[in-house]
Amino acid sequence: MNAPDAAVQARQQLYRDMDPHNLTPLWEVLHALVPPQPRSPCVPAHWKYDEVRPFLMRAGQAITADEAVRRVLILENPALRGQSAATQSLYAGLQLILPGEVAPSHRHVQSALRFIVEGSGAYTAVDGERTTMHPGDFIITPSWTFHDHGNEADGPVVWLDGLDIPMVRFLDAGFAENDTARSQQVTRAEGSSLARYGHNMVPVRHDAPFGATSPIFSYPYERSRQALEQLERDAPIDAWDGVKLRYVNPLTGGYPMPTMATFMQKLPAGFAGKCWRQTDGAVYSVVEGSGSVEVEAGEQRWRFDFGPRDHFVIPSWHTARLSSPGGCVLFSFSDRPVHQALAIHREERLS
Ligand code: GTQ
Repeated sequence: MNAPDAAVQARQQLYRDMDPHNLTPLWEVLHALVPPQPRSPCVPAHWKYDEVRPFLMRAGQAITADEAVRRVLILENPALRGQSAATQSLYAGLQLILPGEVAPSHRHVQSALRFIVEGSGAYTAVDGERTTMHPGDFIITPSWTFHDHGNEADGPVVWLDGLDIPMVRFLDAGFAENDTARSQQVTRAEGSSLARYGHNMVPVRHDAPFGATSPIFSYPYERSRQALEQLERDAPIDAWDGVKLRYVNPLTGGYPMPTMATFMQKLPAGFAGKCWRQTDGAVYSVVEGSGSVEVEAGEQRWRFDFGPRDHFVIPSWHTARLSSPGGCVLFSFSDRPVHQALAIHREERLS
């Protein structure tokens, strides 16, 4: 229904007159503000490791870890350039640490996860405990804990950093500070957090040392992979996910971090998955093998053929399906805990 010219003009005049008072009419924007379904401004994206790695190694020559504080190439969503974001709510980057280097100790409100992509023998230290990195390990830096990274091995080590930076920025809740020491003092033996909390047992008079974050800060790949392998052999394969497990905080059964969920899945050889969509946007890291992901939103379609150490993003409410002729293992993280805490999470499994 079109308003008569005079009415249209009166409205335009009204908008102009109220504009200096910082007022604007809802009815002109309502459809966009409260859309019938999510329309994420971010797009599916794929970073091939073969293309990223040379830039990482050049960064290794261009700046030291100490100078950079964190030598990271940010995986920026092509539709969100300049925002340091992989999705509207998640940050992702690839961090490089060379032999002998230290990334100095600091802490911040933002939670971080590390997923080891290449190399072994670097460490991250949290709360006086170091953990040695191996490809496929999932390591947590809880909110507001001092952490430093170092490499005492003889080759470069690269890991995926996943942080809730955009969420904390949205909430204007970011605090950070440097430690007084470059590397924190080691006060506990390596593996003690896993021994305390990682064997389906917990200390009798335990507390939650990191609040809402898991007290285990390294989830070794060896164990995750073993579980997936056994399930691939002995249990039904899910038509959408293959064999997929989520990481847990053993004290709560919930996600390991309050803002980010993490998952690992194995697609058996010959897997051709069904389509799904979910409101949580997700970042994937390919651990082993290769495959493809097809993504669809409205009229647009994407297809990424991925291999080991590649990364890709599936944004909110984009329809996706995974396939893998030869089989593969995928790690992923998303903002699902926030959706669920707000009781707005939706997922649809399509046929
Ligand atoms: O390792 O502390 O990729 O503070 C971005 C911000 C890594 C870190 C990032 C950070 C870190």
